[in-house]
Parts: sequence; C-alpha cells; structure tokens
Amino acid sequence: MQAASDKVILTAAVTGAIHTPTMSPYLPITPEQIADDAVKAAEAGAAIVHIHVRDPQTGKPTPDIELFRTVLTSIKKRSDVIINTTTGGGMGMTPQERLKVVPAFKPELASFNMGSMNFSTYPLLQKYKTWKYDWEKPAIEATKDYIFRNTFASMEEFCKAMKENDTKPELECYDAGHIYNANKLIMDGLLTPPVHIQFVLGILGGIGPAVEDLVTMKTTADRVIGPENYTWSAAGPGRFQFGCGITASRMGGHVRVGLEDNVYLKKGVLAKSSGEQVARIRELIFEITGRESATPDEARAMLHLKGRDKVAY
Ligand code: KMH
Ligand code: ZN
Repeated sequence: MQAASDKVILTAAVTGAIHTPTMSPYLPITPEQIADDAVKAAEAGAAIVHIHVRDPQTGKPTPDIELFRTVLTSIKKRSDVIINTTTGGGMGMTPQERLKVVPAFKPELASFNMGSMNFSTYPLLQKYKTWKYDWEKPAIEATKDYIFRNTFASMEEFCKAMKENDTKPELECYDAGHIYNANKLIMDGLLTPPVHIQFVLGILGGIGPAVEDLVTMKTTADRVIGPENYTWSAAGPGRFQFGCGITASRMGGHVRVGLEDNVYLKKGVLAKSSGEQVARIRELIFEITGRESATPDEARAMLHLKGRDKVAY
C-alpha cells in the first residue's frame, strides 16, 4: 500500500466554459448531465470534480445559482467526491456574479484566478464551420478582444469571501506573474499557506504547455512561495492534456483532466465523458510512475479541507 501522501489527486473538470455544444455531443449541458458526469468521474477515480453550469436550453455558460444548487445537491447525494465550484465562470460574467457560489454554498474548494489576462480561444474558429447554436460563433470570436478580469481589488474581495466561508481557494496560475500575485496575497495575510495551486498550461494569453513551461512554473513557485507553503496540480487544456498530466505526475504534482479542458480521449477520438479521461490518465500514471489515485478523503487530508459536512448545500 502506498502512503497517502504519495498518491495523486485527480480532478475532473466536467464542462467548463471554453468548449461549446458544437465541439462535442458529449459535453454535459443540463444539470442532470453535469451531475451524472461528475459522479461517473468520481467512480473512475477523480477525488475532485470542478463544476461550472450551463443554460440547459442553449449550453451557454451561466452563473445561475439555482442550476448550481441542483448540480451540487445531486452530486452530494450520490458521491463523497470533493466539489470544487468555479469562480472563473465564463466570458461576460462580472467578478461579483462569479463569486456568488462561495457565500451561497460554502464549498470545500473553489477555483480562484490569480490575475487579469487575455484568455482567447478564437483559433478554434478554423476548426468548426457550422454551429449548433447562434451564440457559439460570436462568443468564440469575441475572445480575440476579451480580458479575463481579476484585478487586485477583485482578488482581495475573493480572498475575503473564501476566508469568511471557510472555502479553500485553488489558485489558478496561467503564467509566472500569477505566482507573484498569489505571493502578494499571502504576504498581505489574505491567503493562508499552505495554498493549493493549479498550473494551467497552454491557454492563449498565458504560458505554453511544454515541459519547460511546467518546470518554470514549479521552480518559480518553489523560489517565491516556498515548496513547504503549497501543494499543486496541473491542467493542460487542449491536446496537451495527457502529456501535461504525465509530466506533472512524474514531478510529484496532482493532475486535472476533463471535458472543460479537452474534448478528446486520444487523437481523433472524442471522449464520451470526463470519466473516460480520468480512467485513462489514472492507468497511465500508475503504469509510468506507480502512483495510485487518492480517494476523496485522502485528498481532503492532503489539501486540509474542512469536510463535506460543512458545506451549505
Ligand atoms: N478554464 C480553465 C482553463 C475557473 O473555472 O475558475 C481554468 C478554470 C478556471 O477552470
Ligand atoms: Zn473552470
């Protein structure tokens, strides 16, 4: 039996806000589909599920609290998986709309984006020529002129809400500067170490998905924040998802997969669910590194989470 501390925490980000219904018929849209996929991903070995919600009629990302409530309660009834709610939301949502899930549900874990940036997916326009819904193409086009807003003023507001609701933030760092932003919030006493960081590699507007990019992020975090002051995971949106996951697991980190970041299982094969990707990465990591995947309770202990009896859903 492997020591729990050596295990790898797998996260499944099941729907997100980047992909649109045209890109995969398997992208979960309704609250029932999102909850079902989250439960399946947990059964496949995910200790954490990262949750966004979408308008059930159109598949457009929304900050609707009642949709979140339906998804969170449905997952909690069926699984002890850790639920990580997004506070990144999607394009066009204000920081305040994005943050509402934290006071509303007091989740164990929530994403917290560490800086303003260009966040663009417009190269996808070359790949898809016809669209299922009218909103999809303009939304992807608009990412060319989009700034994902996470100023210090709004980050301070997010820190305060997370502290008040005892929600552990997962610090989404898309570039080296974001690690310095996180450290500024630690130095100001607004974030308490050990913090949990998600290195997101390969978003257009952030650092790339190469091995060297992950090494840069990790060595920067070691130098600036200190290895004893953080735990970490990596996500590689797009076709680098599995490669990033393998690299991160070999470096001792944790790993995120899911249809939020990549709709494929392998080249040319759409993933039928995030659970399929979890099963694949779990097997690859075990084969290559010998690391087993952590259970939700092992992950709770590793990340110092408050427990699922202390959430408000
Ligand atoms: N969209 C991902 C690349 C969030 O939800 O706050 C990162 C993310 C952010 O999951
Ligand atoms: Zn997300």
